[in-house]
Amino acid sequence: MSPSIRKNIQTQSSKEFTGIDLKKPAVYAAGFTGVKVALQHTFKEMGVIKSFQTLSHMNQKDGFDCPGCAWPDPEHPSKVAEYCENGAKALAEEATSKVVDNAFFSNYSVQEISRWSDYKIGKSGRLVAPMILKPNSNHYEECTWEEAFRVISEHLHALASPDEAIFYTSGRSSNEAAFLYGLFVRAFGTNNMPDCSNMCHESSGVGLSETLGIGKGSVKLEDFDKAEVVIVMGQNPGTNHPRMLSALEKCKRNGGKIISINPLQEAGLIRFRNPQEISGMLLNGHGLTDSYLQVKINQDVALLKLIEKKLVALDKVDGKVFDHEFIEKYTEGYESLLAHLDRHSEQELLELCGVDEKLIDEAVALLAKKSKIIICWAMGLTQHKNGVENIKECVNLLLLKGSIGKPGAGTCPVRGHSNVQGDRSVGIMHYVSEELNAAIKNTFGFEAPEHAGVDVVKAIPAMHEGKAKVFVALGGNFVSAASDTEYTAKALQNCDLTVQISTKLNRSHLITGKTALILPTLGRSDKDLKDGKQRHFTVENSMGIVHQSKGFLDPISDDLKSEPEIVAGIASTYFKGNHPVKWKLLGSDYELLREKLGEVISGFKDMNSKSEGSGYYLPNNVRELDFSKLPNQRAQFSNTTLPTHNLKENEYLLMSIRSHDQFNTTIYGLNDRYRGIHNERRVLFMNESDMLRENLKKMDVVNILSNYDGQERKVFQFLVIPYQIPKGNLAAYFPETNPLIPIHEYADKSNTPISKSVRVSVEKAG
Ligand SMILES: Nc1nc2c(c(=O)[nH]1)N[C@H]1C(S)=C(S)[C@@H](COP(=O)(O)OP(=O)(O)OC[C@H]3O[C@@H](n4cnc5c(=O)[nH]c(N)nc54)[C@H](O)[C@@H]3O)O[C@H]1N2
Ligand SMILES: Nc1nc2c(c(=O)[nH]1)N[C@H]1C(S)=C(S)[C@@H](COP(=O)(O)OP(=O)(O)OC[C@H]3O[C@@H](n4cnc5c(=O)[nH]c(N)nc54)[C@H](O)[C@@H]3O)O[C@H]1N2
Ligand SMILES: [Mo]
Repeated sequence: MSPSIRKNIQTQSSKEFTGIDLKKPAVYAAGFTGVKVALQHTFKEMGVIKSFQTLSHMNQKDGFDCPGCAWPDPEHPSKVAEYCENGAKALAEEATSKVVDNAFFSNYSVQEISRWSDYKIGKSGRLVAPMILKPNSNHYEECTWEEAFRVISEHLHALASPDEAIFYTSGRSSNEAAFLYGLFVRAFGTNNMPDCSNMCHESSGVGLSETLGIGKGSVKLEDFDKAEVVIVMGQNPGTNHPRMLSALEKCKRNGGKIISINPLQEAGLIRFRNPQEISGMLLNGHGLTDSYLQVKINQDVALLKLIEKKLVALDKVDGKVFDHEFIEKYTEGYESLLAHLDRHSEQELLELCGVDEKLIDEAVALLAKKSKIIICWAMGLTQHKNGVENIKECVNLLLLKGSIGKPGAGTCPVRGHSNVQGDRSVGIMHYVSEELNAAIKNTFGFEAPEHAGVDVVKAIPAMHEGKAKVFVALGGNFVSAASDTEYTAKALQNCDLTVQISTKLNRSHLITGKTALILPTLGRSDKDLKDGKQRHFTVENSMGIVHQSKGFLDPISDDLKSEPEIVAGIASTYFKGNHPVKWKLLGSDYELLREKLGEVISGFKDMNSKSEGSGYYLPNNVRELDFSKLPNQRAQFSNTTLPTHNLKENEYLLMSIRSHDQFNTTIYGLNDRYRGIHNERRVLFMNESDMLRENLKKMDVVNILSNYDGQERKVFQFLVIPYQIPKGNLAAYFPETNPLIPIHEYADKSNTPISKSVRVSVEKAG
């Protein structure tokens, strides 16, 4: 039960409108406006001189890795700073000079802060000292690090079983911090390690592992220079991975073609003005997409099957469309796939996907002739009930074309957080790896637990039901990022202790257990000093390159600790010296930590030297065409099924998406100029014919409802915006719509919440 004294805590952002200004959606991304907007953000938070000094260190060889997304840096970074609008915003957010200190918390109670919007909470400033919220208090108060570590240790010791604690990770942590954290959690005795990737690319990990034998993508950045076709599916790079647009532009310049598959016509995919090139700044930019297939939400499998069927027909004519040699030599399940494709007629698939057949035929004609194909994707494919099968259908297409394991071709799941891939590589996972456990035993001499732990959607019910009582988060904003906001909030409030290791204030600091701790940490751009000497750490980008990152800014407070130091503080206080691991030493000596990491995790050996400069590639079996871990040592074709939604007359599929003015739950601003929305986030994008059917006018105020298992979930006060979106489909922003996603609705096998296809209806707000 939540302590009675803390009543009326708001679990979601305030529902007030902020004064919308509607404009036409944009038809190109970035360009000079992008740079201007980026600089406005940094100037405001950091001042002009510090902005330029800091930005010039971002994504450069001796600099720091952008705290934004995980897109790789080019081998030879441009002289102009290698950053994008969103990287600059991410930096401004982290490098702000405002502080959330003891005075802030004496002024404002947790109730009061919880009534603010997420935007205002985030703008409060950097966390600068450890804070404790005691059971009968409404206000956080400063505490010492020793006290914080002692409180955690006492709570952990009081548990009946180590499985009563949950240890969440968000993808901004370094390899070093994540490795040490995973090591501590295993030493403590549980595998309860939910990770933000459970809500993100888990479907990619599962789908790719089962078909190609590795849960990561296979392409390198230079493959984009050589690709003949790049398919961008369920991904909005203009908003979320702007630097990827330069790679697409280069591909086009080399004669490549781009196919975009998305329910929305996203500005960045249509046209791109490269801010790092004079031509991009002055001219009209480069048209990017050659073939834009505006698929209905969650009908990608239908569309891909239709494309494959049409390719099969063409291949029957001359046998030159598919790479039969590759199929013969490296794959399994080809005949079965062909038979399976016969189950649906072209007409059925065409109606389901909702795309004009002429456009599909154009795309098919293009694919038929080419063999170097890359498929890029993100949340538009992973966050559905059939997320894993979406990925497998992409692999089918690539295998048919022999577009795997050769230059200019392959899989490219575009990762989200800047080190989400690295965190998983170094051991953040809830399942058991016997190989890892054996290596831990070898290097550190203790037995890691041999039973699986919980992921995100299993951790929340465990806390809700009182089976887990302590929640620790290495970064992130769990309450806002997870689905079923009200349910998740109760789950956290049921805990005895919640601990947040964070850089900035967020809602998860307000939705707490009986006791709560905030442990402030250094961010990506901060200098990490030890005895006057600067330490660096390492990250792994979306394409499997491990490289160094070194902060540039003086930390805003002397009381911040690095993430490895915090993990070591928790561990050494808990074990009080009775453990074979020298926690304190490992938490402060990163060279030693990396040495140990290299002993335990394959691919990370000698990383101290190898991660210098542009870093090094981790091994990738797909690039080597080595499928020895798979059945019969072959890459696997898959027979997927079409998703079903059983929508009633008045029901729609809602996708929860990002604006370019947010990074997940961090709201940088209230604009989405690419979609023509200014100064408002409470909007619902709707097809005009659906509006007509619902008797709704532009800017009418509606509530959105979901009804699964007889339980009604509702979010209030959204402005209806007529938009070019397929009939029967809706879009609104995450995290405002998270309360609609039931905790038990997630993808088969990967357990990723169905954030992109929620069955909803709409009612006029009273
Ligand atoms: N500025 C900014 N950058 C970010 C983030 C951020 O919040 N802000 N978040 C980071 C993180 S953690 C991640 S995971 C990535 C997310 O990157 P994206 O996956 O690009 O982000 P979303 O906004 O969730 O967009 C999903 C896209 O998929 C489309 N889509 C939705 N449903 C479907 C479908 O059924 N089929 C198809 N084909 N398309 C569909 C939507 O129209 C949208 O264009 O970005 C990372 N980078
Ligand atoms: N409905 C819906 N829900 C979604 C999604 C969706 O598309 N739709 N997307 C999902 C996806 S893809 C993801 S990845 C998750 C994101 O889930 P999370 O990773 O949990 O959320 P973030 O908003 O990225 O976390 C932001 C917080 O991280 C902290 N932070 C920032 N930098 C650092 C750092 O360097 N160290 C530490 N320790 N803390 C730091 C700050 O305090 C900040 O407030 O959300 C998921 N939820
Ligand atoms: Mo993500």
